[in-house]
Amino acid sequence: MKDLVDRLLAGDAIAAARVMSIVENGRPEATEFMHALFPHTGGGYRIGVTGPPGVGKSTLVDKLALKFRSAGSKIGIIGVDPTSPFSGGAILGDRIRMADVATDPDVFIRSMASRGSRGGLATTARQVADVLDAFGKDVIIIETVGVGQVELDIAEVSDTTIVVLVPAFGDAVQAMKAGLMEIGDLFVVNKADHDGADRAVLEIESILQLKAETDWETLVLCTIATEAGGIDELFEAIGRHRVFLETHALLQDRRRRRIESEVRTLVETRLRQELWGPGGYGELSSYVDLVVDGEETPVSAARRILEAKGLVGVFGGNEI
Ligand SMILES: Nc1nc2c(ncn2[C@@H]2O[C@H](COP(=O)(O)OP(=O)(O)OP(=O)(O)O)[C@@H](O)[C@H]2O)c(=O)[nH]1
Ligand SMILES: [Mg+2]
Repeated sequence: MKDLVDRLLAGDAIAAARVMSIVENGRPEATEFMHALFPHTGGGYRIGVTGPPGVGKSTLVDKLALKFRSAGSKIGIIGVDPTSPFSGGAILGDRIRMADVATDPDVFIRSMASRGSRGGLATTARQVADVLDAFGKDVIIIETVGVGQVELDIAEVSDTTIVVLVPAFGDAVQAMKAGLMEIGDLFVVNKADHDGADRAVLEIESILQLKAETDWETLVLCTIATEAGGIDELFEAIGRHRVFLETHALLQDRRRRRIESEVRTLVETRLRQELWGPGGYGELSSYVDLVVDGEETPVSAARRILEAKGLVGVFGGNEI
């Protein structure tokens, strides 16, 4: 393990990919790797890019990554697709859509799917982002596909969250219903070469008025990702949001929240293994039999299980 960690820290991409596979597949040694890598994290700025399918997120990420590269940053890109059963280093489509940066050695692209991520896709994405951070990436861009909880959870992983929409009538209303309005620090109307981009911007801005007021005034920008149109402005807006977070001490706040969520996940995962790990469900089943036979209630059965694990103090006192 130490060898793999040392190689990763020295910039070996093959070692980094192997560690990411271990983390993604939830292998038991993953926690040891996370432990070893943690002291080397904290330097990577995390940008979440989210929005409905097909709005041009990958194209936008490609152009944005190119822009960050020209500013000298090393980039990690994580493509999260909860609808795909395939995982591992190379979802071909992402590589094609990120053609501008796919062959750059200072850009590391990782595609993740639902397979194997037992702790939840957002948790796994956070850990993979940590690996990329330790690997020395200055900027880590996380793209999520689809509308749903994973997309919302991913905002917890990011320092700046960008919601991408297209100029389709009612799109902004749908996005609001899906909870996207709450999580976006920046909004992008991509495919601004299509009709209705200006109207979409107004629609989003009027919905944003309903949002609780914060010090950060959410920006709405137009892009034409295929032509890199509006990318300079987006790059600049990300920089402004970053400065805002830094000057209001919110960057440390977000990092703290991520750590809290990491610790909580680790404890809960470990407890779940402890309770229902190998043989655990058999044990559960024998307690369920006792309840069915009228010898225990669900509450007393639960208490006896906890008691057997030495965890009784955490459940309902001792009165049951
Ligand atoms: N006209 C136009 N087409 C665009 C623009 N940006 C992206 N596209 C096209 O939209 C299609 C989808 O782009 P992607 O970048 O794959 O979109 P995505 O949001 O990553 O898609 P998923 O990851 O599948 O949700 C591709 O055919 C792009 O070439 C744009 O600004 N204008
Ligand atoms: Mg995509």
